[in-house]
Amino acid sequence: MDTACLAHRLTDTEREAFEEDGFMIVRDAMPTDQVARVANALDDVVCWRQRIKNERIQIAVDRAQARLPLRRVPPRLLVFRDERALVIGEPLFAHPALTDLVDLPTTLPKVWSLLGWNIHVYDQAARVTFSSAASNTPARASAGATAFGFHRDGGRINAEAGSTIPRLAVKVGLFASDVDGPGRGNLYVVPGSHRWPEPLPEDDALARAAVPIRVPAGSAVIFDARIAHKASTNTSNVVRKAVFLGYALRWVYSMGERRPSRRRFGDDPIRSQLLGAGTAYGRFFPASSEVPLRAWLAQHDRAGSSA
Ligand SMILES: O=C(O)CCC(=O)C(=O)O
Repeated sequence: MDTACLAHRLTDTEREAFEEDGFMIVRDAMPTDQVARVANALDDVVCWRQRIKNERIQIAVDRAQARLPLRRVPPRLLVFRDERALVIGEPLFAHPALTDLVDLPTTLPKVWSLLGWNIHVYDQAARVTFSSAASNTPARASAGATAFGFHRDGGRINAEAGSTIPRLAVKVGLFASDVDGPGRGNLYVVPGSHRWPEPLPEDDALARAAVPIRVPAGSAVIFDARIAHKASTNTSNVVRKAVFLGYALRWVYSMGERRPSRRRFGDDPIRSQLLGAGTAYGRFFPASSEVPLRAWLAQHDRAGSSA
C-alpha cells in the first residue's frame, strides 16, 4: 500500500464531527478515470447478468475453459432486485475495477482511524437505482429486507447486542454517478442517530430528521453502521450507481459466502485481509500473517496500530 494514503487519515476535526453526526463526506474520493471504470464495471456486471440469464450453458463452457483470460469469464454473480434497485451482492468479487475499491487510498485510512487494524469487509453491495419513471424497470417487492426503509446495518446485531451497541462497523458508500441533486436515488441518513438506543423511533420521526446525501460523482460517504439510513427512489433520468462496503472488526462474521482466491485477486497481503482471508480462530486471536495491516500501521501510522 502506498504511503501517500496517509494524507487521508482522519483529522481530529473530522473525528469530532463523525462522533457527533455519525457520517462524513469525502469529496474527490475517486479520480475521474476511476469513476468511469467503476461505472463501466457496473454496466458490465449488469450485462453479464443478462448474458448469464440468456446463455447459461455457454457460460458454463466458458468457465470450464481455464485458458480463457479470467477477465473474459464472468464470475459467479450474486444479483437481485430491491424495488427499483439492482443489487450486486458481492461487487468486490465481481469485477477488478470494483475489487480496487477495497483499499481506496482516500477512504481506507479513515476506516482504520475509526476501527483499528483488525478489520475486514463483512457487508458489500453495489446498488444501481434505475429511474422510477422508466416503464421497462418495474419495481418489485423485495424478498427480504429492503434498503428503502430506515434501518441500521447488521441485522440481528441491533436486536440482540443490547440497547447501546458500541461501534463495530462503518460503511463506505462510493458514488459513480452524480447524486448532487434531489430525486437522484440519494442515500438518506439521520444525523446523530448512531448514538440513539435501540429500537429506532417510527419511520415518520426518522423521515423528519433525515437528510439526503447530495454529492457529485466520485464522492464517498462514510457512516457508522448504527446510523439510521435508507435508500430512496430515483425520479431523475440519471441511473444512480453506488458501491457500499461495510468494514467491521474481523470477529463480526462476514455476510458473504465467498473467500478471495489468489488466482483472481492476487496476493497483496493487506487486500487479502480486507477481502476476508484468514482462519476462523484468527478472527479472535490473529496471527501476524493474517493481519498485515497491523504491521504496516506499526511502521507508518503508530496511532492506527495501537490497541
Ligand atoms: O442504496 C442506498 O442508497 C442505501 C444503501 C443502504 O441502505 C445500505 O448499504 O445499507
